[in-house]
Amino acid sequence: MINFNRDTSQWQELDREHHVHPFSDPDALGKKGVRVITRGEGSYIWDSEGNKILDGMAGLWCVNVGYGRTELMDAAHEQMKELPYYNSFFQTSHRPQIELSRLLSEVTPEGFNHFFFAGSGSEANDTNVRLVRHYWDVKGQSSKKTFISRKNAYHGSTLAATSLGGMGYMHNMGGEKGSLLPGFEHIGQPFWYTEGGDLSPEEFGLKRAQELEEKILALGADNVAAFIGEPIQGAGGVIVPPSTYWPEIQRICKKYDILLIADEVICGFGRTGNWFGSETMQIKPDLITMAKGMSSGYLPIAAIGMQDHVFEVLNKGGDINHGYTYSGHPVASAVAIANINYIQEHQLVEKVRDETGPYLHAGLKDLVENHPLVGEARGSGLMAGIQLVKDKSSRALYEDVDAASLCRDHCFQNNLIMRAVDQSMIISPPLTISKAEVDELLDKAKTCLDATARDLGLK
Ligand code: PXG
Repeated sequence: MINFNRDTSQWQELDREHHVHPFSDPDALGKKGVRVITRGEGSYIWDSEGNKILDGMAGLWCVNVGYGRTELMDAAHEQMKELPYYNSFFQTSHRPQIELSRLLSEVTPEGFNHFFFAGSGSEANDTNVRLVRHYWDVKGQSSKKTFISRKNAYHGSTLAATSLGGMGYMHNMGGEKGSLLPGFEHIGQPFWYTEGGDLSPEEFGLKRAQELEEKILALGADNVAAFIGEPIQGAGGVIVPPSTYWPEIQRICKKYDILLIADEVICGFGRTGNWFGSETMQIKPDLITMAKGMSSGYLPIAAIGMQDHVFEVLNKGGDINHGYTYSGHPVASAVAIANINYIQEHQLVEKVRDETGPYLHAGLKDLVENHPLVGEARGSGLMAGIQLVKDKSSRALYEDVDAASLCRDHCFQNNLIMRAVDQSMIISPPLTISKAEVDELLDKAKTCLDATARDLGLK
C-alpha cells in the first residue's frame, strides 16, 4: 500500500534513497529534491505542496485527452476484470488487440492496415529496425541494412533507438560513441532558424534534404534500408522543416528504393491538428511509429503501422522472430481504444486544427512581434516552440547564458510547465485545453519571459 500520509520532505528523501531518474544527474537532483506530483484533472496537475500547475507539456507530450477521464479508467477496470493479461505469441489473440488494430486502420492514413504492438516508442522503433531489415532480406536485398536519421533527432532510449536518434550526448554515454551501434548514419536537421545562415528557408530545406542523397550515394543505395524522421521534431525543439524539405526527402527515398519511416510518437493522435503529422506535412511514409497519444499515457502502449506493400512482403517471409511479452497488452489496448474513441467523440482533432491550435499560434505571434526575447514561434496545432534570441535581426542566440533554463525556472515558480530545449521553450498541452486555459498559458508564459528578460538586463 502507498502511505499517502507522508509529507513532501519524506517523499523527497525516499526518492533520493531509492529512485534513479531518467535523463537526470542523480547527485544534483538528490540535493535539490524532486517535485512530487500527486494528481491531475483536465489540463492541470497538483504537487504535494498543494500547488495547482498548468501542464503545458501534457505530461511528456502524451496526455492528449487530459487528466481524469473516467472513460479510460472504466475501460481499464472492465478489461482487468475480464482478462488482465494474455499474449499473442502462440496462435492466440484477444479482443482488445484485434479491435485496436481495426480502429488504428481507420484513423491512420490510407494504406496502413497492419500493426505490430510494443510497450513504448523506443521498443516500437527497435521493431522498425528489425522488421525493416527482415523486409529487405525477404526481398532478397539483405545488404540493405543501414538506417539514416538526423542529428538532434529523438527516437527513444534503447540501444537501437538511441542509435537511430541523433543526440550526441546519448551516443557518448558509456564512452565515445559507447551507445552508438554500427549501421546508423546521421545527416543535418532542417532547423533553419539556427542553422540556415543566409539561405532562405526554402533553399535551406532543399539543401538539408539533399544531404540524404549525398549520404545514400556515399554508402551505396544497396546498403541503405530506411530513412526515419519525425514530421515535426519534438524533443529536438519543435522544429518544423521548410516547405521544400519533405517533398525532396520523399523524392530521394523513392528514387533510391529506401523505405521512409515517420516517427509519429509525438505528432500522432491529433497533436499537429490532423490525426497524424504525416498528413500535416503531406508525407507518405511506408511505416509509422506510434506511442504516447495512442493511450494518452494512461497506460504504456505503442505500435508500428505498415503500408500494405510492406506487409505483403513480410507475409511471404516466414516467421517474424520478434515480440514483447506486453505486445498489445489487453488492458493497455482497451485504454487505447477508449482514448481514440474519446478523441473521435469530442472531435479533438478538429478542435485543435480549427480552434485552439490557431488561437495558440495567434497569441504566440503577438509575442514574436512584441517581446524582445522571442525570435520566432514554430509549430502546428498544439505543438509549439518559442525561440529565445539575443539579436532578432541576426538570429544570434545567447551563448554565455542559458536563457531557456532561466525561463524554465520562472515557469516552475509560476506554476506553469514548459520545457526548455536548447534556447527554445516548448509547449504541448492536452488537446482538451480550452481557449481560456490557452489565455492563461500565454499570460503565464509572458510573465516568465518578462522575468527572464529582466534577468538578462533587457527590461
Ligand atoms: N520517438 C519520438 C519522436 C519520441 O518523442 C520516442 C520515440 C520514445 O518513446 P518512449 O515511449 O520509449 O519514451 C519519443 C519519446 C523530452 C522527451 O524530453 C521526449 C521523449 C521521451 C523522453 C523525453 O522531450 N519522447
